[in-house]
Amino acid sequence: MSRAKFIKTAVSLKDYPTIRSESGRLLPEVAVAGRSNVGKSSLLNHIFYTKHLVKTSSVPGKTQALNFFNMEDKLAFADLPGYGYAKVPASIKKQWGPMVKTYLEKRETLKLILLLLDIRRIPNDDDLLLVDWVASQEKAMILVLTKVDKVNAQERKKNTEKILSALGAGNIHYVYFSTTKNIGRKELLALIQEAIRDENDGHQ
Ligand SMILES: Nc1nc2c(ncn2[C@@H]2O[C@H](COP(=O)(O)OP(=O)(O)O)[C@@H](O)[C@H]2O)c(=O)[nH]1
Ligand SMILES: [Mg+2]
Repeated sequence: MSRAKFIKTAVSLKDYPTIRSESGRLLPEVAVAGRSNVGKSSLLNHIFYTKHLVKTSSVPGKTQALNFFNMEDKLAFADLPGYGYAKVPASIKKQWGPMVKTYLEKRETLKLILLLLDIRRIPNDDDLLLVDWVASQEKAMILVLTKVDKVNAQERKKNTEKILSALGAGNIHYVYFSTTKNIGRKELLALIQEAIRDENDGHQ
């Protein structure tokens, strides 16, 4: 059974929720970022064991807000707005940068960013921009290569090499993920826990 709860939708900094455990502890937060349609909302539903708590949309790029969740009173999650969907009007596209950048710069409880990349695609300029922002904030990041059910083992390996080399990232943590084939859930949760533990250790 899932113990994840939806907390709030927010657009600006002043509306971000303070997410605490029942005992009053501020919960460390994990942000889920990536292009529209890469599988952000599906990933959250999958790790929460819910079907519809996080809205997956048939209209990619419609979500231009941050959505906050509390998982098991242990971790907070933020589903960030997606980017790069061609049919989104320019006025909405313009909101994305400041919205995500402000969140990355100002959210004090943010400990870790999950950057989702479709295993079938080479990272684009927006993906690279996000990687730069995360690096400049010195936040921890895990790459989640999504929809791995769509490729065979050989393509998986070849595409991973291409993606890592496009990011210029040698020692980055990554995990293969598929909601339809239930690949990667346990491994991702273990990596998240490890990253948050390291983050806490580093600040004592
Ligand atoms: N084959 C496959 N499809 C997926 C997977 N994850 C998500 N999808 C599909 O990809 C589309 C976009 O997913 P969504 O979670 O809404 O992406 P978001 O825009 O990043 O939040 C939906 O049609 C999902 O059903 C996966 O692991 N495998
Ligand atoms: Mg979504």
